[in-house]
Amino acid sequence: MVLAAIILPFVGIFAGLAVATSNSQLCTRGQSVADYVAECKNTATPHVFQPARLNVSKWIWTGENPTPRGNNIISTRPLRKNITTPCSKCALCATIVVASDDAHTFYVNGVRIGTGGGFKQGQALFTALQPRWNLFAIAGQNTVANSPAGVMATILIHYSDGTSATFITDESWRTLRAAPPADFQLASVDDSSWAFAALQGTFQNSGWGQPTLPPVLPLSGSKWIWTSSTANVSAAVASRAFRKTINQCAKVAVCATVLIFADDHYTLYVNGASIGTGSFTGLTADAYTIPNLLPTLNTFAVNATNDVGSAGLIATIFITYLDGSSETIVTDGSWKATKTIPQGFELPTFDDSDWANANVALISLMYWVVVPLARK
Ligand SMILES: [Ca+2]
Ligand SMILES: [Ca+2]
Repeated sequence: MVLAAIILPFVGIFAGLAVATSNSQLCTRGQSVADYVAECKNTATPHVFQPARLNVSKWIWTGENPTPRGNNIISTRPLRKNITTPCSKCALCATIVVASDDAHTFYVNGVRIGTGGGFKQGQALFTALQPRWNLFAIAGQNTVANSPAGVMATILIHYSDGTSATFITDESWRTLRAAPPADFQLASVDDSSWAFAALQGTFQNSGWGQPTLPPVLPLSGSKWIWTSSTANVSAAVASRAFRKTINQCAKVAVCATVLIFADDHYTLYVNGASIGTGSFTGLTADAYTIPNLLPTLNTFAVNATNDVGSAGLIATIFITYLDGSSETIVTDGSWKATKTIPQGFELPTFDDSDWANANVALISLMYWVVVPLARK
């Protein structure tokens, strides 16, 4: 099944000790937040990706022009909101969608997690959080003289008990009618004397129109892989096993977002647990939230099956770390692959050292369809 291309654009650090193993350098289990914050005992389980919906959010700015969505000077303005975790819960990570007129830089707990712009489509961001409170800060930019200015964001916070809650930009955010002070994104800056943000419009009712949700993650940097380099043309009707081990000794992994698609179908495992299955039908990639990563060592494994014709597996994995950093893992020649499905191949303890590296399709396959945030 070769189809025409459809490319949609789209706190602390705990170092583990390194120990030598037969196939790679692995570090011992790092300390997770649950080890020192009782509420953070993580009972959240992986689930189908839940979008942060912009349609409940509001456009905000400083109110320098008292007319909502009135013209503003070329300027950069700070916008901040400290969100306290309910006392019985522990914040794990967040999915954020943000749109702006004209541009934004988004910080969480002082760490810059993304830069973007535009009011026609939101930008998807992912971040790990602190257990008890989190400071969200945006530097909004109006880059066109005498033009409307605004920022709109929705923050979906995932808690360790498996629940989630939605927060939006609204009149409770703090702002200044001045350029952001030095280190405005840091919690050490006191914003209690700042003004409250001024409403510029709602998602449903503003002169900006309604921003669309972006794809969950891009697949454009990911390779189609299989166990032969000509699988994009034809491949045996069979199942193949794939593995990717992420071992970050110096950082604590918290959550992952996974976008995955296979020709013809797959079962995804994370750290030995079955997360979900999907098939070629509908040409739609599947997205999952994995809220229970292990601190230092995480194993992603896929059983992929070809039913007819070409075969391929493609995925993007976005991992967020406790220190605010993140990492994008794509399917490529570093994944391990084998032409059998060995018993227990999905388990972290499985030794894949004698597996070959996956073959990357010589000619990039065909179709790919990304799940928009709105779809799942
Ligand atoms: Ca503008
Ligand atoms: Ca096929």
